[in-house]
Amino acid sequence: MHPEVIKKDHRIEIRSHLDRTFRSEIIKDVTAGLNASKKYIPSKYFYDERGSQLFEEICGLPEYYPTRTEMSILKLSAPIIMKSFDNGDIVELGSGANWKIRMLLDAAGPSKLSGLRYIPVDVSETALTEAAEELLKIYPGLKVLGIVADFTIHLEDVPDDRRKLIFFLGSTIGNFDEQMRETFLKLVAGTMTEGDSFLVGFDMLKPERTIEAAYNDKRGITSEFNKNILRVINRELHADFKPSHFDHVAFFNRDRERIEMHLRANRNTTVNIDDLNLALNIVKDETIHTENSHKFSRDGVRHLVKKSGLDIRNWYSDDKGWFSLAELSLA
Ligand code: AVJ
Repeated sequence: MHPEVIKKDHRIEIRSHLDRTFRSEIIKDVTAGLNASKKYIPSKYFYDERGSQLFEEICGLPEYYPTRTEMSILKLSAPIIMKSFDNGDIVELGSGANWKIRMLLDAAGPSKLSGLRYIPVDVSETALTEAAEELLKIYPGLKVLGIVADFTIHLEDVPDDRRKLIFFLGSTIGNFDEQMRETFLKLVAGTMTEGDSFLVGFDMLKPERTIEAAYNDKRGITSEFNKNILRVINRELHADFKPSHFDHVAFFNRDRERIEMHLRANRNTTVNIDDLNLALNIVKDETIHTENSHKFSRDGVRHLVKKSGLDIRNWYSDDKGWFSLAELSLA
């Protein structure tokens, strides 16, 4: 519905659907989260320009195994995935930087480019625009339609008049709770037709210390990333969180099979959130829960996929089984 067209020429178009809802969403989400007895802020608010940059930096950290493991799997599976796909749209949900699509386009080869359109969907307009423009230079003939949107609410704004390959990588699905994972897969399934495929990345269960190290890097980039959510709230809602009054906390919750990230107050601190008319007293050691990152078993994925009306057509994994790409189709 009536997106704002940010850029348009014969090879690239960027549309933003965000303005329509962003403000009312963040007001609703932060009001609910900070008034709750256990405070939380939804993890999607990490990703402003700086947050997206910090996340890219995390992806290159020695402790953060998911990205390089997923890339190694993608490198081997891309030729198989692209083999029969020579005409249609490649939709990437939560696209961020552009190196994953590059693996697919490289595997497709130059002769297929003119039949393909890449549709990245991301909340960060700058990250999306920069990544898209760079792609056009590397892949002549490719067309790009960038959609600045929250893919959990704007899926219907993604065109679906052509055959498509959707991908949702990086185990972003792990940020959702169980109910939301099923709801979201069903939603995507609803946009698919026979012959479409949906590639989903899952970070798998593995020794706890490996997982915990990935979210407690030595250089403290994950800590900066975590605290960036406070800067986003400060800017968007005219608040005065002092990031230095909070410590980064990340641990594996065994019962729920997920990494939890929190910000823990290191002193008593007060926060005014002008746009919400809210003044908060946060006591020392009180926490704000900022992210869950679930880790999966193969059975867990099977179960989820089945409940969502989809089938696992192919399963790609690394030798250690640390990360998996599931290629899904309609059941
Ligand atoms: C982008 C959601 C997959 O959960 O590992 C990285 C985000 N958080 N370090 C993840 C993240 C802390 C990442 N996802």
